[in-house]
Amino acid sequence: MIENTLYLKALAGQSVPRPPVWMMRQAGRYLPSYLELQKKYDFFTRCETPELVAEITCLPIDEIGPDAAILFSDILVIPRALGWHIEMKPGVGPVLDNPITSKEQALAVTKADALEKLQYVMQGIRATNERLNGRVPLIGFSGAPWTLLCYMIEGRGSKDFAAAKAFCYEHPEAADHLLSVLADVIIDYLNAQIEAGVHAVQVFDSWAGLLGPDDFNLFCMPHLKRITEEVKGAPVVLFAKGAWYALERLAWRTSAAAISIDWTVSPEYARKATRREATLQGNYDPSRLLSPVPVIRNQVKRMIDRFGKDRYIVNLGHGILPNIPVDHARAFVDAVKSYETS
Ligand code: 1CP
Repeated sequence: MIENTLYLKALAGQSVPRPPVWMMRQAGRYLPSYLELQKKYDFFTRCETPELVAEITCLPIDEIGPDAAILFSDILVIPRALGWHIEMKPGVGPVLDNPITSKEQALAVTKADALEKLQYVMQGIRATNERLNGRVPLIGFSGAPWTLLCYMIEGRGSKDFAAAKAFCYEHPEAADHLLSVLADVIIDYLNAQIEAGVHAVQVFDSWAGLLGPDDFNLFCMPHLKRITEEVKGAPVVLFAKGAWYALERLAWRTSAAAISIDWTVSPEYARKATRREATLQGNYDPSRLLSPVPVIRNQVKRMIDRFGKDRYIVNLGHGILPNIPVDHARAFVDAVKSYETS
């Protein structure tokens, strides 16, 4: 049994006294207690050790108090399970050995034994639920096919993922093969996470906004739709960052329980585009957490007033930044908890 059901109620479209709140990337980066663990263990050791996953996932629950926990892991565990060697370089981010450069390499990718290799995540989920002890629901997640393809071809983070885009335009069939295999793995992976005990899953298409509306229809939409249809047993939340133009499609042509939006979209536009019926999640500008605390409080109240308290999950428009003071993160969460409609 879960004690705090606000997040699950909002996903189910049920009325709540106040909206739930959690923050993307709440488990890492800015928390001093996390930075201590970062010094002791390398990144993928943190992801692969169930006790560390449980400990890190619970840090923000104990220190900040959001209404849901997100499993500590990374989207790049999938390319790793498909055989790529990845190093998380401090100050640089993920770097992949042998990124895909040819059509033949992309066509040779199969899902092989990826799910077996990812079993450590399921162990992490079980250990985390034991430690959470039903206080809040646990969110599982995966990268979306397009965003994972970006890293597998580019080999590292990038402002424009120009090599990944060029590859897709030059070899559309090979790109489609890779995206379809990734979708297969993601579906198996999210279903396994649900079986292991997560209460909802979120699909991060962090680089969707690099595509225009037509290319979004080619490279993102069919796979996101299939994922929402074939992942069973828990609500699926889609976050296609930057793809404001696709809000209506995501809300109405997929089986997503909620759509997460970034801060470039106004609450009024997002409500209108999703015909006022979808559950929306977002969209405070993460940099805005650098504002003085009274400003954060006022802006959060106004944001909830504009979205409405129901069918709404308060969140940031993207991951929390490493330089956010812990008090400011706490002020954001507390402002939601003390929300009153007056
Ligand atoms: O050692 C460290 O702490 C490195 C920083 C870090 C952390 C804390 C990385 C490297 N990943 C993570 C954890 C992580 N990643 C979580 C777990 C929960 C949490 O922190 O609360 C989640 C949900 C992610 C998801 C993720 N990883 C995304 C999607 C969300 C988003 O922010 O868009 C993406 C794009 C990644 C890739 C990634 N992992 C790490 C970095 C620095 C990056 C981005 C690199 C780039 O900019 O391209």
